[in-house]
Amino acid sequence: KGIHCELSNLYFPDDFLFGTATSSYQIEGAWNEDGKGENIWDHLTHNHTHLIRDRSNGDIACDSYHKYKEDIALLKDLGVSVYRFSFSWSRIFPHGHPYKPNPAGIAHYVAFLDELAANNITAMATLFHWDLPQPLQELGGWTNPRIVPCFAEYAKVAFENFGSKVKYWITVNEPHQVCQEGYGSDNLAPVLNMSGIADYQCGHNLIKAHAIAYHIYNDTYRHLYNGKIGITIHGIWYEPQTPKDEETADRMMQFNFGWWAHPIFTSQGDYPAVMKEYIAKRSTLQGYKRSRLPEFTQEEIDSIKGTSDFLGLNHYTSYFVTDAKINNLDTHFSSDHQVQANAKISWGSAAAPWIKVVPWGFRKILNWLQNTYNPSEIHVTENGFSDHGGLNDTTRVSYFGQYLQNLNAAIVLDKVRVKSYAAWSLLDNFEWLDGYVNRFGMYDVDFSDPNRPRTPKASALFYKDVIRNRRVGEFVKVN
Ligand code: PNW
Repeated sequence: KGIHCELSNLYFPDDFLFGTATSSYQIEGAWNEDGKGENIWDHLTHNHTHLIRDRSNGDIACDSYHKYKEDIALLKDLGVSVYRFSFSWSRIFPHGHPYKPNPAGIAHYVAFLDELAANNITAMATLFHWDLPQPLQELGGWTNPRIVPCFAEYAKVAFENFGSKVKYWITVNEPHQVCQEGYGSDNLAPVLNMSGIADYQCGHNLIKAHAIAYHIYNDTYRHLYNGKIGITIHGIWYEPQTPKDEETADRMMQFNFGWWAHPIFTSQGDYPAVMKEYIAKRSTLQGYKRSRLPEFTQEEIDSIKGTSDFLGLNHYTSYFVTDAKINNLDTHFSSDHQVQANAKISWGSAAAPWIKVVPWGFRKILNWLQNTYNPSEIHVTENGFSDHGGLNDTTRVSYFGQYLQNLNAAIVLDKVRVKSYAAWSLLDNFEWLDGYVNRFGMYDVDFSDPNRPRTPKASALFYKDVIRNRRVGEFVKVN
């Protein structure tokens, strides 16, 4: 289709922002310093060590809590104009519950934000990137509606103290992973594994918490600081296996992306109709008196609609889908959606087996998002590839080269309104249950050295060139 010639000579628009992304628990370390409280990842790694592949934890991680000036020097060297990071809730409210905010935790982030500003790097801050305070988890975490006012108070304290220094706010990173992987399976803390029930309860409270945080910013802080606030959703592109799988692929997009985006980004609001219908139907078959998917009141629907100034997308991969026709009566998210996803044998794979290299899927999902939700801005808040480490990371260069070409085409040729891109990740870091086995960094971190030295990989040099030239240069395609 000549797609490669077409993609090879494009420039990114002048106002397009290049960045990198990290998250607090994955890089900061200093897990119990300066008054920080315990969060669910401290709790999981310390008490259920066997669940982590290399039995490691984030106690020290990249030690970015102490080495943040070094990290910012790396960002400067790369030439990025935006840095996406997250605040650790337990540093600000050590007890989780919203009383006695911790001055040392706040002071740390003020110093960090000042250093970013001194280097002319725009701050894109996530309020919640999975490290929930443990005391809130003990009350049920996101399944307990009481979490909504706790999150609202945390957001308010963050806006109050950091609002003048943060241009982009992201309330929650990947609600689907929080609820589906954390409550509906055992892939992330709190490893609850109650699919079809706890995941939907989690989602219901999480969406309300997001909306309330948005309204607090909108009503009280926007006129002071003029920033933007939104949510980041993980988007896999689901491609119909054959033309007759189109309805199935759309259903899969609705269950995975629409679950979160439909209530916030459409004019009708509420969960996607197909999700309500499928879950209600199966709930009845299973003998439930009402659907396992909770219902929003009309008032809630109205207050959730429109609560995002931009659409944040984390995108890594794509799959083909077909109908699954699951006839058993198990209570499970995947039996609710009745879709089966599969990858092509020929696709390259990251060290994380779920990441298949399907660069054209990136262009497709960006077009789908703009056509489906028509957001005024899209920000790609994560995109990346894992290997087992090493400085000559040719497979990562190949992944970024192809994905950036497709992003470039979506922006320039298809006119999708993507305003920024953050590569996951700046540094090798604690990759959740994979510990330090799988590496995502553009900079290597030596975790056996107490100084945690950082060294640029080939991908850092490649990305630096992309940023400087504002176009994707030559690279060797290996996957
Ligand atoms: C994202 N999946 O997680 C997170 O936002 C990061 O913290 C993480 O390090 C990064 O991607 C790489 O894994 C995901 O299985 C983890 O679909 C798993 C999935 C999606 C996102």
